[in-house]
Amino acid sequence: MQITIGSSILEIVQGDITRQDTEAIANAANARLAGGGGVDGAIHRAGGPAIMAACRKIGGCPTGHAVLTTGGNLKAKYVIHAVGPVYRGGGKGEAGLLKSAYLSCLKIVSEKGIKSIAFPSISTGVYGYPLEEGSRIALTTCRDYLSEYPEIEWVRFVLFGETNYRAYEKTLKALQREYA
Ligand code: AR6
Repeated sequence: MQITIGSSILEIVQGDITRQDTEAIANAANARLAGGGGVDGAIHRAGGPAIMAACRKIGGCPTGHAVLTTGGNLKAKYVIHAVGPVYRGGGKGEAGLLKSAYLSCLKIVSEKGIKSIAFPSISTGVYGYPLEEGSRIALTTCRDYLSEYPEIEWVRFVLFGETNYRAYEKTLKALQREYA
């Protein structure tokens, strides 16, 4: 499913982010940029050691921020490693930090003149952020950014599995109604 924001596209698909042909893909990383399981593990496995070498050089990234590395062997030229919050009940600034993680990626995309990016659902796996609220923050942050920065042509969320896809679909449909 996709919606248009001006001349840009905000899209959700079910699939594997490591196979995307967007110019950049985002990673759901940890603050040490140390690699791990989930989508982080999948990206490092598929992209090869050049990505970890670049992460080691950078050294780390605070929660709510993002850093850019090569895409190594991936189709995507760049990986933007975003660090979302660990969910601790919702009273520890998690919503703001999750929004900031997406925004940091989008700012890097703008600065680099990148035209297309694919995101995973940051923080809603091991970090425990509730999926429905996480999807709302993810999609509204991107929608608002695209309406301000039309030079980004394509933002795609790549959701792993049916449950994740359905949650994002429900949110995107609600946004579409608001937008219409
Ligand atoms: N493509 C797209 N999405 C994926 C893929 C894939 N190949 N694999 C998993 N997902 P998570 P987090 C989904 O746990 O919650 C790591 O160890 C997954 O189903 O990867 O931000 C890091 O090093 C879920 O919907 O990230 C950190 O320590 C989403 O990606 C920590 O986990 C995010 O789940 C970050 O936790």
